[in-house]
Amino acid sequence: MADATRLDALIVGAGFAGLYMLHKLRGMGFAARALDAASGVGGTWYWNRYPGARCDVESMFYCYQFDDGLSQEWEWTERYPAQSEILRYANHVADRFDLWPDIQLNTRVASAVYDETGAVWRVETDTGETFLASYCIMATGCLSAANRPDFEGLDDFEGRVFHTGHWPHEPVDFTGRRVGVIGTGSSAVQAIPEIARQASHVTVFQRTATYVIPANNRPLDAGEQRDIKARYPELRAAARKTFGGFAVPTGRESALSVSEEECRETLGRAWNQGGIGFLNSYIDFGIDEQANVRAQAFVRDKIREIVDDPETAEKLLPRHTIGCKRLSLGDDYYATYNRPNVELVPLGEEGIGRIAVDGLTAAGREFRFDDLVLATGFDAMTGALSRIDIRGRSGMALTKAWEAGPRMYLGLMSSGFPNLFAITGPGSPSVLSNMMPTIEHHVEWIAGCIGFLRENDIREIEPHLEAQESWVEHGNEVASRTLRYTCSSWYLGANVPGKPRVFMPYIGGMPSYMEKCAAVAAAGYEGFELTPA
Ligand code: NA7
Repeated sequence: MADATRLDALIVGAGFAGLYMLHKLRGMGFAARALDAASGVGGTWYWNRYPGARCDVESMFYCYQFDDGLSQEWEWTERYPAQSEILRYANHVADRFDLWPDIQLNTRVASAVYDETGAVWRVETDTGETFLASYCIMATGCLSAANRPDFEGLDDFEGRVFHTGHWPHEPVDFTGRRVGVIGTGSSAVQAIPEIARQASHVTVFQRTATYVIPANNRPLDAGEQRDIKARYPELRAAARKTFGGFAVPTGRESALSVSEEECRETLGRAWNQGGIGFLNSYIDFGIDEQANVRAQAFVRDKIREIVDDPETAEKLLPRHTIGCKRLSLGDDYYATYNRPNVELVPLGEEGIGRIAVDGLTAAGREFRFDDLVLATGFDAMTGALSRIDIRGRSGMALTKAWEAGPRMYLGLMSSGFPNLFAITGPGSPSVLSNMMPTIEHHVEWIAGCIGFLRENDIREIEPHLEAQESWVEHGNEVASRTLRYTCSSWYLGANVPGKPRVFMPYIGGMPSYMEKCAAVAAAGYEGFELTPA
């Protein structure tokens, strides 16, 4: 067996979290390396290459803030960045900060086992290599482990099968082909219009109808871009004060404090403007069911307006609380159902039936197609971690410790797993916030913490169980007061059979969360056990 490679810090993942973590730790003089199973950097944007893949956060704010030169030199071309542009940006960052020598691609981490005697993580890869690192940092992403449901007969299907989250690198041509699509979440909302433009026929299998708000994507004007760049400090500071760290205007009134007509007018303006700010038009769409009903009704009316066939429109009407599942953005999703080559099939209670060599059975009918697209999402937030054999003190498996749902203090560390950090882990705002500044916040906190450990000659850091449990409890309590708690979303793990139903991201808002993290650090890492060397 080859010798183990000794590092100060091993980073799992070379997406945006891994790249910045690597840059930060190297700058502090630590020996660090980022491993990634992919053959390129970019994380989720490396894998999600399905037609139409695009971020739902605006380009000018879906980027790093830590380096002003980088902020000023990079030119975005559209209001929302396409996957290919985000991937170019990730590569540019790796070039600009000369990160490549410490990035190891095509290497999947299989296990990470803590050696209590040496206070070291022993990390093994599928390439047969072993790394020993004082700190192990999971930069594994929240939406990176694909959810591939165990459909009966899937392996018998003789056509091509694609998962949106693992799309091939070479372009996929659907010209003249019959395509079946399972799922109607954000990925499907972006992919279906593109596929329908090529394919001879598309059958969409819908388990839950989706609320789709126009993205209103457009080219970015050079003057507008210059203006935003000139005002970055002020705009970014203002964004940091908002709930999700998004630079979108937020209403201050209750939707119920205005007449129904005024509410509709405001929503109409937000609809025309496009973007996730739609639900920020009023302050209580996320917490008051009656207010929420107004926004639901508005979108349902829009669907009826856009979709020509009333029966199809009816099938497309979502019935759940709006914003409970993540809102989807798309410019021509509903209109795509006006095409003669697109059919919508709502799935009954029994869901997808047996998959055959040339199609599937669902809703009591048989469907035939050449290609099958699984737009079935991700084992969100915990999937990437549970697919690695992580073992902490006394050989305790992380999957065992998290049997009843993930348990982390501040979404950063878990009791029993010393010196193991997660970037945007469960229990942090993560997917409810703008991921880029959220990632930067975590990276900077972790780097500060590791620097503190070095300066103070501390061998181990690990959350106290009580601090962790009270944080988890607080997270559940805050979540239970919101409407996000009320439907079967991936935030709750409800999309993966057998996964415990726990609301995983922290929903108390970025400002109070960042304050808490800063206070914990300022108090000498309050709530953590620090073991001297
Ligand atoms: P999502 O949003 O989780 O969507 C997955 C879709 O697949 C959704 O419509 C699911 O229905 C459907 N699904 C999942 N499993 C099944 C089974 N077994 N049978 C039928 N239909 C199924 O994933 P996306 O990739 O679209 O988007 C993920 C995030 O990426 C998104 O929120 C943005 O943040 C970016 P369900 O709604 O669960 O009934």
